[in-house]
Amino acid sequence: MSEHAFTRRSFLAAGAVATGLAATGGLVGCSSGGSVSNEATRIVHSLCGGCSSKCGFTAYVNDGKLTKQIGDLAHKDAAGKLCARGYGYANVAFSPDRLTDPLKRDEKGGFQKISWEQAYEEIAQKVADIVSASGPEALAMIHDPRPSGSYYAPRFMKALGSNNVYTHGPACYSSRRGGFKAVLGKNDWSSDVEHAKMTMFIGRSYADGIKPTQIMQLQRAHENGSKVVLVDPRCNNTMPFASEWVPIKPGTDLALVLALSHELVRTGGYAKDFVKENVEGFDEWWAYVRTCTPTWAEPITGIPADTISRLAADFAAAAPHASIESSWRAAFGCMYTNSGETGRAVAIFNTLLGCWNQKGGALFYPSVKPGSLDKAKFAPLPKNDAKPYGNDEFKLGPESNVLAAAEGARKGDLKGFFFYNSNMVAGYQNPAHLKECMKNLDLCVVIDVQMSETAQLADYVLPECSYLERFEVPQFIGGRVPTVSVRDQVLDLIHPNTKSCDRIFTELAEACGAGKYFTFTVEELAEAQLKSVGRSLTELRRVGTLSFADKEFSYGTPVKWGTKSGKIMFANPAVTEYGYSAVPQWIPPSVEPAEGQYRLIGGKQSVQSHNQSVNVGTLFEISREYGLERLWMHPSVAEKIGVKDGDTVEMSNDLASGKVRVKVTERMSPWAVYMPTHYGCTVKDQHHAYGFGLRNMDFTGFRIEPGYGGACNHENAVSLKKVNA
Ligand SMILES: Nc1nc2c(c(=O)[nH]1)N[C@H]1C(S)=C(S)[C@@H](COP(=O)(O)OP(=O)(O)OC[C@H]3O[C@@H](n4cnc5c(=O)[nH]c(N)nc54)[C@H](O)[C@@H]3O)O[C@H]1N2
Ligand SMILES: Nc1nc2c(c(=O)[nH]1)N[C@H]1C(S)=C(S)[C@@H](COP(=O)(O)OP(=O)(O)OC[C@H]3O[C@@H](n4cnc5c(=O)[nH]c(N)nc54)[C@H](O)[C@@H]3O)O[C@H]1N2
Ligand code: SF4
Ligand SMILES: [Mo]
Repeated sequence: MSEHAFTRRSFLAAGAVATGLAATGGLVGCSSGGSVSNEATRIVHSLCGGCSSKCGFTAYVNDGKLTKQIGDLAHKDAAGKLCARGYGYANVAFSPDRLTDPLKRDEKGGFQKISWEQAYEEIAQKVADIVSASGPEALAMIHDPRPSGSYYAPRFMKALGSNNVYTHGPACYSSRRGGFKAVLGKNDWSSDVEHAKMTMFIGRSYADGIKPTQIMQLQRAHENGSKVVLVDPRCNNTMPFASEWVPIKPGTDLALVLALSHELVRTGGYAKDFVKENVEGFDEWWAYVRTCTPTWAEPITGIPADTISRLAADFAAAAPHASIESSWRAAFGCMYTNSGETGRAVAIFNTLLGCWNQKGGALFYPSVKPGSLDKAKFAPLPKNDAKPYGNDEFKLGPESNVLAAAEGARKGDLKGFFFYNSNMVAGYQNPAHLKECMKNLDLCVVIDVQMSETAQLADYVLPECSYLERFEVPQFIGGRVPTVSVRDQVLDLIHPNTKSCDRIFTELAEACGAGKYFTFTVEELAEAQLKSVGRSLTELRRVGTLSFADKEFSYGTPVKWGTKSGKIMFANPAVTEYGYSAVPQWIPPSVEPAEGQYRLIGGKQSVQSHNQSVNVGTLFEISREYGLERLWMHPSVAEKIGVKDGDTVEMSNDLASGKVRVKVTERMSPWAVYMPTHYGCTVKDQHHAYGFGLRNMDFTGFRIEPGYGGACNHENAVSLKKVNA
């Protein structure tokens, strides 16, 4: 065992992961193991619904009850394991707070149960009214891509004649993907953490924002003696696997990456030949970056200059088996007005390492998509070249921008919103502002499994059955070996008046006169998609995941850069349209907390997913018992405010105020306070989650990052004072 091996001590230190897994062992209707060989056991392969990763698992069903879940070995993200949420979230199927019938808002602002027929008829009439008054482009769909949802929801909107289809992107990944695209003409990469000599994580925590395989890769990297550096204002739960925590002032990661780049070039430690062959704009870029010394970056980032020089030298020694991980949401996914530009700087840094598609570097994995389908059965959608509403303002982003759509509703340009599997109002930006935007709508339809902050504002709420009660279209997943997996129906319908999304959209389309685009069943669609890539549904259902071994990735594969010139762009004039300079330059965050104020940052916890999971009893109980809603602060901050661990503070600014207990810890830097992002639910019908903890979004003003369209959820400042609990 190497000195880096995962010891019992470090295992215990991986508290959040371990606690979560142990504590969710006992599920409603689920045993934590044991023999399942009795004849009544039915085995079904399906996909977890605990978060967007959709890990594959084998469900063991006895007497109509889910008795055991085991992560499927062949599934890319599960690799044999589910995470704590995956086990706990299964209880959503039995939640007493499930939506059981279609609901219509009444005059008093409450909801009345109605029949599906009435719901479809009235929604179709309102759609027709909007289309005749303002055209189909006044309609929009907001959805979180799920296997069936990502086919049916956009198809429904497009069948009505509108290209206004949006996702949660701006509250998750828009900025970094936009930044990567501006340099590489490509969206994303996967760091080869397991085989790397060095990986730097900037505001990304595999042990908090979980995909099971990523934690396994990190563990193997740790055992192999790989250098793993966490750049984070908070020592996150990935630390047991890491070599070093580098605390940084929030929102200043761009300055760090510029200074690391400076050092690589100054010392000659960069991939000169690769850069010469593949890069355009190097000289223009260097003319600026030569000024970005570690000494310059020290006061901005709070990281000592010699630490920055040392990290750059470590990178040079490890290259090309090294990279900055592509991250996901926090530091440069979408959080600051400089996030997109940070994404650009990171893509440039990895180019300097020459690590693209190299062992231990940053890899572009292949993927497989379904081929074309029989046009007689799957009628092609009407041709429509219209750009989604708001696109012109955010051309640097990777896709259409949901916050622009919300603004469109506020301005009265958009009149009808459909939400599928999305809680925009609580999760994408300041809820009070988003609520205002929604007031102007003539029609709002929400399809959910429970009442949400967004559903509370709807005219009609349509109940979907839970993920365990439905079959969905296959999920094609890119990876070292591309795969396809399927969510099969595990449980019989629990509430007879709920329906799966394929039925809801098909029937809604029929009611709206667009039924000719939905003349197939979900099984027929699945079969056709699989046939187009030489597979069958029977085969897939039997094993859960099938792979495309002939498409396997190999190291050294040349990358086709997606930029116009086919080169990696260190300078890109397209960004100047939005006020950025052609080469990424240092931009401070837009909001700077005044003396006595603090920036409020947030992040994931291993046992919760966004807003969707807190109301699930088993997961809620973990949060309550361990006080996971607490506000983290450094002892020096606690001293200034006059509080100790466990005391209560009032957090306030001109947007919101609320009480929360504090967790005083050296694992937080003194430059910010940290609060997990899952709490502060304001829906009374969510009996567990309601009123538990505070919601970060309430303390952050509405703002959209120019060009890239990120939600800027860390552009805020709060005041803190001690109060009685
Ligand atoms: N407060 C807060 N906001 C966040 C985040 C956070 O952690 N906290 N995270 C950010 C990130 S990274 C992302 S990706 C986005 C995610 O944003 P969303 O995709 O909107 O995720 P949730 O906020 O969990 O809301 C999902 C909604 O879908 C519903 N739902 C769950 N299962 C089903 C189902 O089977 N069918 C249907 N129809 N509905 C279902 C849930 O009840 C919930 O109301 O949020 C961003 N904003
Ligand atoms: N348990 C759990 N896992 C999930 C999800 C979930 O909801 N729950 N959701 C999935 C989804 S959709 C996503 S997008 C991913 C998100 O995965 P991540 O992006 O890893 O999620 P976060 O926890 O939001 O942020 C990671 C870290 O960034 C740090 N951070 C905050 N501000 C800054 C900053 O300015 N600079 C730096 N350097 N660090 C900063 C936080 O302290 C936190 O430790 O997780 C996925 N997996
Ligand atoms: S990461 Fe966890 S919650 Fe998300 S799909 Fe996988 S097992 Fe489920
Ligand atoms: Mo996300």
